[in-house]
Amino acid sequence: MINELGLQRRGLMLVLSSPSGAGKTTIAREILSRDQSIEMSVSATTRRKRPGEVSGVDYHFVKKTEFNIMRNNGAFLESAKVFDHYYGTPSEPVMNALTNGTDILFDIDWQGTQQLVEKAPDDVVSVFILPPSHSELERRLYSRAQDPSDIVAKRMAKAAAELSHYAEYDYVFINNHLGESIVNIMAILAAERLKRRRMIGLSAFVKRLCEGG
Ligand SMILES: Nc1nc2c(ncn2[C@@H]2O[C@H](COP(=O)(O)OP(=O)(O)O)[C@@H](O)[C@H]2O)c(=O)[nH]1
Ligand SMILES: [Mg+2]
Repeated sequence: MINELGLQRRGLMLVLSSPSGAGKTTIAREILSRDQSIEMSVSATTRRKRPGEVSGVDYHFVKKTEFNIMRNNGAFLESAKVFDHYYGTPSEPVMNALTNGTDILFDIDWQGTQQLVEKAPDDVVSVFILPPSHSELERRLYSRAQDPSDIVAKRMAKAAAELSHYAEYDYVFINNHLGESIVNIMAILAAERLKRRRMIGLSAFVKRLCEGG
């Protein structure tokens, strides 16, 4: 979308990663409710739908055969096995959004982030969210009544593995108070939107400033 000044901004990919229970999903929902220019990337997954989740909104819930067909057809921008299930980001909606100047928000793990960075280093803005403490992480995982305790224990064990990738991210912050985290993430988004390289038509605009017309 070209604005009245003849400028267009390429969309960016805002990637959020964290161990399960650090509050990433809550933060993602808050961003979407506050900002109309960013959309959530809806992943495909082979895991089962949890109570309260909506197909096509939280995830595209697919069978493993369907997932494999999509992956073999190159339908995913990235895909990975996380815990015991497969997850993938459908490519087409993301590509369309970026060229239209719409930003996309991703809730994906470190494996997916690495793949996105490899494919589109200039478009990815990666943020790693840390829980405030080990005990708080544990508490948050257990407060999710939906998860059987064996899965919670497994996730707790996997948290350390996800945490070990924090240094691969552009931004890192601790999710201690939700309000503060939202301020942080909106600041990152505002600054990243102003990156010179995302602005299409800028040199022509400046030329007109200098030469008139
Ligand atoms: N690589 C990758 N990871 C994903 C994708 N979708 C979700 N994930 C990650 O998979 C993990 C498990 O997500 P989920 O099954 O929703 O359970 P959660 O831990 O309660 O959020 C989280 O770390 C997500 O960020 C995806 O499309 N690609
Ligand atoms: Mg989540």
